[in-house]
Amino acid sequence: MFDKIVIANRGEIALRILRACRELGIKTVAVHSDVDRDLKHVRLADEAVCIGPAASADSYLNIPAIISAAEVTDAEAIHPGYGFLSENADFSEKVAQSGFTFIGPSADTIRMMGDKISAKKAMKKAGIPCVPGNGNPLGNNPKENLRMASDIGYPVIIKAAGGGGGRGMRTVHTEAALLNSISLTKAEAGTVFGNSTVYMEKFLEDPRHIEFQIMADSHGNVIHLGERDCSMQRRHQKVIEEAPAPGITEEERNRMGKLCTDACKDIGYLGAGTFEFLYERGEFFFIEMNTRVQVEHPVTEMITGFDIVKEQLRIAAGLELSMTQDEVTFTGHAIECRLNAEDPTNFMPCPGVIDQFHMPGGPGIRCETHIYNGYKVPPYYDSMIGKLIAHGDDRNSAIARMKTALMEMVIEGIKTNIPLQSELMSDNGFAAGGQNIHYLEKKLGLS
Ligand code: MV4
Repeated sequence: MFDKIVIANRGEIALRILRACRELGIKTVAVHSDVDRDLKHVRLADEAVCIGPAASADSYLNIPAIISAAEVTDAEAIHPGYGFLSENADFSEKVAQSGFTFIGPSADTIRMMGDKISAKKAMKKAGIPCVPGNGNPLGNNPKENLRMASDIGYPVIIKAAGGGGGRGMRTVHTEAALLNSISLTKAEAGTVFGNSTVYMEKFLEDPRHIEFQIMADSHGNVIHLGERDCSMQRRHQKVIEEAPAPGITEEERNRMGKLCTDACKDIGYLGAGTFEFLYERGEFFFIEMNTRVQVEHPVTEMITGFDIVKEQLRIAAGLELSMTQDEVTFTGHAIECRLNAEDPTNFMPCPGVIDQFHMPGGPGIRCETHIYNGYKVPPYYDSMIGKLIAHGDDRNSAIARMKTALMEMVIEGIKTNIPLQSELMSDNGFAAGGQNIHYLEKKLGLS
């Protein structure tokens, strides 16, 4: 196991990584920006290095500064968390070239998954069902493009190869709009991603977002930890996640899980990974693969008892997976509510000082947050200040526990989305389960 690692992130995930390190006896180096000296994990870490000013571009995205911090503290590995440099292939490459271990997949794998065309190609080849559409870059022949769209059938969607997470895509409902939409998406993709390559898919109108968690070690072992439903989202920001996904049968879970683990073996995947699918009318269609630990990983941990972050560290250190697929079991149901420092009526970020914080508790409740009494939420980063996770024997008991925990939780001094989350826990549509990706935005539009 490693002796010491650098935690190249901030907030709740940095604290989560620090806790996993403590359990494994790994010393920690917190790297932080100027305004983040008072972060909880910075105070708890064995060492702390300031890597730059508040702006992410100069600190949490500053590759030389982070690698220098690893050098001066004599650390062996770097955990990137989520966001920031976690899916940056150049970072993975430079970390390795500098003689450190990147806690995640190789630069080649990250690069392959970062390009949505090569990701889809690799997954199709590995036997993963993909959204209809040949997945090739669109050429400049109008006739061919019109022909392709009519073969697929309208509506279609034009996506940028360099996009992902909802950026760089455009839906097309009619033949009349196709060619202009392709031109516009190409132009935007060129400016935003520096890559104007686009491709065409069938547009699925009311799918659910279901993703599978996998873990792969360096000895050729791969397991899946089942699926999560992340359909409750607003503007591509997930609001609530849960596991298992309502209505997904054991047969579907086993079949899709096996397809994902086989695909990981096929491409030589390493570490934690997530296969994102759109699920519509009983069918799964691959859209993207995430090569990092995800915000919503705790719901999977709660139903499997498996520690995903500890396992990431073990895998990076060259150890074998601590479980075989046969040893993975699923118990009960878990729901996660993301807690944001934002105005619940207009979703505007609300940074500021937290002058009262009381953490909820009780059976099945887990609170992942770095906030404390007197902590000042800075305005420079994502507004997520934590996550509340509730586990129960079944979905209804998880919802009941979440309602109580949200009522118990006190955060004063800043506005948060706790009122919205409370309302959603009592929403009839949410209670029914299995809503599609448009449900929340439609509900918010009405209420
Ligand atoms: C789609 C789609 C419908 N059809 N692709 C958005 C994020 C990116 N990961 C892919 N996205 C979508 N791709 C086809 N062929 C609808 C979405 C989509 C979406 C997907 C997952 C979660 C939320 C979403 C919200 C709007 C659109």
